[in-house]
Amino acid sequence: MARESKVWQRTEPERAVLVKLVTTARQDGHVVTDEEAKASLDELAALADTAGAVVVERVVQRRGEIHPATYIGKGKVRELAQICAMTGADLIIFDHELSPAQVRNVENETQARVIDRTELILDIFARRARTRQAKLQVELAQLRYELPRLRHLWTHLERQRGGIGLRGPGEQQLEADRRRAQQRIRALEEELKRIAQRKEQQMRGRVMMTTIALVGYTNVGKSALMNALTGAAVFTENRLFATLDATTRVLRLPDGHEVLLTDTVGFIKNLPHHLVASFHATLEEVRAADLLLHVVDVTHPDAAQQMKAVNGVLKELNCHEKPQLLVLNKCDLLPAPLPPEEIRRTFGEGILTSALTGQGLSDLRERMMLLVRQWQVPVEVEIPVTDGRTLGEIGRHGTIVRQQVEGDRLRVRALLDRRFAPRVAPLQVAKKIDEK
Ligand SMILES: Nc1nc2c(ncn2[C@@H]2O[C@H](COP(=O)(O)OP(=O)(O)OP(=O)(O)O)[C@@H](O)[C@H]2O)c(=O)[nH]1
Ligand SMILES: [Mg+2]
Repeated sequence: MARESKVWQRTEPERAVLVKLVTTARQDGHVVTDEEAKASLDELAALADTAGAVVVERVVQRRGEIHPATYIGKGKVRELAQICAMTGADLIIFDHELSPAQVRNVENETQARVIDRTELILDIFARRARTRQAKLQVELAQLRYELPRLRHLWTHLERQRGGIGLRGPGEQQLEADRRRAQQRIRALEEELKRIAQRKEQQMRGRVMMTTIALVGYTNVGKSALMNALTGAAVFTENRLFATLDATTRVLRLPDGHEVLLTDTVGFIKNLPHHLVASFHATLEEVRAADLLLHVVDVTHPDAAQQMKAVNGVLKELNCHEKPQLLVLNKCDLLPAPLPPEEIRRTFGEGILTSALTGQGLSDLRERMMLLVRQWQVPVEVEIPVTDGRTLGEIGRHGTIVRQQVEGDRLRVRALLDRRFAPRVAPLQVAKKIDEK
């Protein structure tokens, strides 16, 4: 069972200070600009809001490099302590991944709880998980995040106590904690494997249909598009990570060919790799897809960066070479229509849509139809004229090109979903037709 979210346990919202360090001595030569730092903090603020915290202050420090003991400089930590005292903030959220020692040192100085971006995201996932699979995946990610940190916590205590012997109580406690965590990790992995196997069997059942997956940064409108295109009722919200599970629905293309559309978890930059690893089963839906609809929020100031982050995760999932269709969503919010050349310059070739007003959706359906056609197989079959059921199935799994009655037989030329075509092989009169 997933542990309770730490941020949400209280009835009063936590008051949070956000902290970002901009290091000026970067080896790769790229120094973070003020705009980039702001965009990153805006996203951290949205994450904090999603977790139920109220952001009372933002602190940015420019510094040559990370301070090993406190991440930000010592003087900045003292300033943080004053800000916390003045604003009544009880939570400090760093836009970075901190070591346990850094967390402890800043906590001691400020008397506020310190968490990092990864913990915040894990927390939101824990809160948002609805299905058993999602809950187990989040718990696994949390444990994998915590396990290497256990050692450091105890090592610190040992030192404080003046070096008790190697097999002292701290060391024994550490061993016990680690064993318990490792056992739980193994149990979770096994249970998740069982769930994945069950799902794979279900997926094999629908292997007769082409699958299209919605992918994209969190909050771009994937679920809203899913609902608008298929009439599904997936939960949408103007907060991050509204969706953690995969939902699949039938989508009817303009020529009647039915394909499957899958909506799943959104991505974020620097997605904690524990999460990617733990959400493998959910992301399997993306890996199994024939076509990806990469949804972008065109109105987001960081849209181009978000696209890059999504492509990064797709690469991690080994899906970067799958055919992609770019969907530029929320176009109803644009102050003025974007000239096509500007769109192409910023995003590449894409279709402007609005899940809210329905603008561009028929274009999108049309483009999906054309893309799906490239995987259709030409067949010519013969069925009894009375066999309306088979004719209907052929119509749903592709495009009927020509029908011809010959006595009590019906000859049907069709372009069929390559996954479905083998099903009608016994009815086939000619292996292939030449023209489409
Ligand atoms: N104005 C406008 N709002 C939209 C549009 N599409 C989605 N939204 C809103 O944007 C917010 C996020 O939409 P979702 O569909 O939940 O986004 P998502 O990509 O599924 O997000 P996650 O599940 O969190 O990854 C919601 O408040 C939607 O109502 C659109 O085309 N126009
Ligand atoms: Mg969603």
